[in-house]
Amino acid sequence: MTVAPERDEQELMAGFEATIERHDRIEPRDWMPEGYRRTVVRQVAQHAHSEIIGMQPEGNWITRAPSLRRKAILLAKVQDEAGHGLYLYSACETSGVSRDELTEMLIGGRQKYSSIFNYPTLTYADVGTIGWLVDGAAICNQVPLCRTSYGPYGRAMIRVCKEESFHQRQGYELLATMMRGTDEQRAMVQESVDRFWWPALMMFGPPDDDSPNTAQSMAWGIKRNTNDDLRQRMVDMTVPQAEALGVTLPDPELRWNEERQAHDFGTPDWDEFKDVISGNGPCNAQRLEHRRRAWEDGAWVREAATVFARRTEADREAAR
Ligand code: FAQ
Repeated sequence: MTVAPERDEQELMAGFEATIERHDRIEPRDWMPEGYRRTVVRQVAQHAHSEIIGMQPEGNWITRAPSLRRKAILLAKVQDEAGHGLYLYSACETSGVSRDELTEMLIGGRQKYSSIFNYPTLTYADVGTIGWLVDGAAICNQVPLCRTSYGPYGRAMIRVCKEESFHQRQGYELLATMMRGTDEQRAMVQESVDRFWWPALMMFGPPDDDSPNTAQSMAWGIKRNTNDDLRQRMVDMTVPQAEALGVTLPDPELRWNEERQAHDFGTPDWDEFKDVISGNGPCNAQRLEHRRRAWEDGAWVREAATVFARRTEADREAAR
């Protein structure tokens, strides 16, 4: 007896939903609804692009690091980010989209990357602030993603999070060193924190009421927490660290709320956020142009590797 296609689809959907319900992983060869696959590709690609574009703001300081030690640390960090981009592109490719297609979508403006990387790095303190606040935000967001429902994404996140912890600590250590230095160095740290605090809070995405994807992504277990929930965690985690460093977070509304056992804080400028993710941030054009140029300059390497792989395969066939 043949089963009606709708019945097949219903059974497949029931199996998928049962896997999600049990908090098990969805693997690339499992059946999944098209909307789930599209959401995974969108989020993982955006995450991969962020890692790769995210090399630029800090990369800007590699040749001007103030000491050999700082240069070695910064080089290692920026290289880690390249590695994170590669794990994430690989995770994304398991859902049927090639890395070439993903990169074309990025440079064609059809996929996004994190808003934070559209801000300039004006001083060496920014290297510390990015480590402390940007990698700090990345950890808050990504530790729960180790339990995301899409297997390859969750497994990539485990290694990424270990490396992000080193990134966050190196940033904090750099700022702590500067805070023990001269008045000028302390002022440089404060000025950097003033510029990066609100953009770092925007990394978690729009408020829940204004987030079109959160409800469905939570139902599918792709996201494990809402944007506002993670933003709150970030604030609560960072306030004591700011006190220990001796910097002021630029928010006059920031205070401990005894009843909620959490900090109250002000509202990020959501108009600025919308502007930045629509391509109008201070560095959007520069970041994309740099990525596009690197992609074009690397075309001959990709071509040579493809020809070499084909030739090696043909030689192997001939030897059989
Ligand atoms: N920037 O409905 P939602 C790093 C877009 S960490 C740009 O809330 P969703 C490490 C969103 O895509 C940074 N766009 O969306 C590092 C959607 O537009 P679409 C990367 C944003 O997906 C450190 C629209 O707004 N981390 O790279 C942003 O449920 C230092 C509506 O938003 C990740 O990607 C934003 N901040 O939640 C590297 C983490 N927020 O796509 C170098 C994984 C929202 O419909 C140096 N991603 N949008 O056109 C996520 O957790 C989620 O995708 C969210 C957004 C929370 C970012």
